[in-house]
Amino acid sequence: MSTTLSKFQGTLVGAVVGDCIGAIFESLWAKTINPNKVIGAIENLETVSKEEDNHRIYEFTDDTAMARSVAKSLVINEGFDASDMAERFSENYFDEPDRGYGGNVINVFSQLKELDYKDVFGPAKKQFGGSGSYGNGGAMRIAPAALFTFKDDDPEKSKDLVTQITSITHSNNQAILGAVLQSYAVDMALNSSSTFSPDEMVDALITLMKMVEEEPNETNKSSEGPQKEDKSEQKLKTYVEKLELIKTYLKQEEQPTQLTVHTELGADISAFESVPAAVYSFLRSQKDFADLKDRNSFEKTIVYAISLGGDSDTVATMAGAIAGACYGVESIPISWQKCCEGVEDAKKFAEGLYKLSQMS
Ligand code: F2R
Ligand code: MG
Ligand code: MG
Ligand code: MG
Repeated sequence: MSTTLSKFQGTLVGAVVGDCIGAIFESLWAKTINPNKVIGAIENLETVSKEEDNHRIYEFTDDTAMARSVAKSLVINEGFDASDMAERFSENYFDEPDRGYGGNVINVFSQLKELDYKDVFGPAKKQFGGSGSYGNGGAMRIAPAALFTFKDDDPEKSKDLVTQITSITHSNNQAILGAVLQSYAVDMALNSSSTFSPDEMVDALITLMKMVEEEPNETNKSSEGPQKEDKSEQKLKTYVEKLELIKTYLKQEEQPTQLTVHTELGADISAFESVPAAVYSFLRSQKDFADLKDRNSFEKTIVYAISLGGDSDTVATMAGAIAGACYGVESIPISWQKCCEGVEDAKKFAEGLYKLSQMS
């Protein structure tokens, strides 16, 4: 298998296993989760996968459901078709409403359907009194877009596609910028070797996000409404500031505790307080992890992301996409792949996106 195909499959399979395994803990909504508990769940999964006739399938949630729609729509249309993607989001929700969708995004699906997918960006703009959702539902599904724009090597083009895909459901600037950061992180991981420098990668992300956050464009105007609750309560105000904090973590001899990271970077349902945690979970995979001596860097990323607690399926799906993009599909244990629903489809979508990337 070519390295690029392995990385494309790693991205989408990594996202699926992060979602499926993270979802086991999402309902706890705990502040942090003992890594031994996460490892226990994974060992259980590995045991189950050996019993050929008795696979307990770990089901995917809304994160994967929506990522599948993004991937399918891009592949079938060989590009972005807003109406088609909106219809896929919405119809998938009505087919399987129990995948654990966000509390308010489901109103967007209803309105999109009522409007027959004609005013594709209208319903999202009306959410939360016009400020739009700042949830992480845009970032959690964006990995296929990073694969689609990979061949262009053009951050501006990639940002535009991510903005459009996210804006179907999330018009708040924090949600859009979070999706842009997640997509840049996947792109960088696709371009990196497994022995990349976390310091250099965080610097490169800071450079890119500085440009995006300073841009006076339509997207930034939409942030005039309320952001994540009262901004005065948030110590850090921009994604660049969060990345600067990650940079200081990485420079420390001992990495901060999960509780510190949960408190300072966040691990909740908003994009601003979950995408940086996913990026850090990946970057941290190059560092020691006392509880995980015998696991590879992909496995470390997933266990660490889940151990941050909070929105564990979503932090793990985003971290899993970045880690899979870097380390390739071979880094994802077969036993995990066997137990998680949607892995085979993820491989096919990745193949479709890979074929598109090879076309001139
Ligand atoms: N929905 C879940 N998990 C349910 C568990 C929640 C928790 N245990 C609880 O008890 O409440 N997971 C899935 O949802 C997340 C993605 O959500 P998405 O797609 O962004 O949805 P939505 O509805 O747009 O936003 C989510 C919530 O965020 C708050 N919110 C967003 N924007 C707001 C704003 N401008 N003002 C005020 N609140 C805002 C609302 O509470 C929304 O319901 C992923 O975790 C996925 O796994
Ligand atoms: Mg979910
Ligand atoms: Mg590139
Ligand atoms: Mg979630």
